[in-house]
Amino acid sequence: MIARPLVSPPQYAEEVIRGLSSPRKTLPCKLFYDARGSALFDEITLLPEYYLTRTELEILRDRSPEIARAAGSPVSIVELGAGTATKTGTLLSAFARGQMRVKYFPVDISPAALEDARKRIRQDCPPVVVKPIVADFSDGFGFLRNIHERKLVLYLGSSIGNFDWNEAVAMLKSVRGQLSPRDTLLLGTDMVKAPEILVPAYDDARGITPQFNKNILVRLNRELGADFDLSAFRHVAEWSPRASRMEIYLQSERDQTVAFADLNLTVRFAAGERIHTENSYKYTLAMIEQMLCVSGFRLEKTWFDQQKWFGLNLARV
Ligand code: AVJ
Repeated sequence: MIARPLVSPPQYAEEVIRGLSSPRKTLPCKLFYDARGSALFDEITLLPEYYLTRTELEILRDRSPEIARAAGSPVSIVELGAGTATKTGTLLSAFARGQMRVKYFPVDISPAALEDARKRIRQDCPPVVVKPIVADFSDGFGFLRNIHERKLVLYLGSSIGNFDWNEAVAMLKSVRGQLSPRDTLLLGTDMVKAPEILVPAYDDARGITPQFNKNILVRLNRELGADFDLSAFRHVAEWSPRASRMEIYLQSERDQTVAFADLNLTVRFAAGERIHTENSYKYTLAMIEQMLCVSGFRLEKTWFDQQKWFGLNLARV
């Protein structure tokens, strides 16, 4: 017997029990992002197949002066899920170059990431005042109320794509509810494209994405006392044209049982049975317009890269 620390199970235990007890097994994709998962995601963003980050950054580089003009000055830039703010520097520099007065409020659940963000911006754009906000979006967007200047809200990386349609609309509506007439939203969206491009982006040759996906099992082994055999699960990435999304699964390679020592739970898997771990929605311009419109925004302008693989959408309330 290995002694395990006697701590109460983490917040997310209920969701894990529910997800793995359901006839179609699921796990919430937010569980990817522990320290190792966040490091693996950073590695993903550098993969040749994972065009999203690189392409969005290219648009930001080319279009930052236009974006800055559209947002106006002075402005407070609020970035939802800012992480370490690697992409935002480009935009902030454009504001600074245009002699525009700008404050930057990176919002994230990770205080460590926010500290990195603050240092990075102080290095790269010293005129910009940085005010980090530690917040979890499940508690709403009330923190936006405390920022009184005109706001530009950033939601980059196509993170919106992890939400189903109704969840995305609910999230956008709740952001919208905290904004005033002159405020703007800049939303990053990955566009629908050929499966030959999409699938490798989520199933790379080096196998980093499979590690990222399986890290969820590593985490459940460590934090919930589970005994997942990592070699008995396979990473699967599929394009669903019907749902307009990439679907990510962990597929059981054989009949097996997994026990959760901390939860009084055992889960049976049939050979070939899957755990659905993530959706990543891909959009058409019509979908983006519709999604923003029903959420109380008006799409003003979309900037694309040359191949129209990724979009940066500027919307007004
Ligand atoms: C962080 C949600 C934008 O969906 O492309 C990358 C996460 N999952 N590879 C995405 C992810 C697998 C990523 N987002």
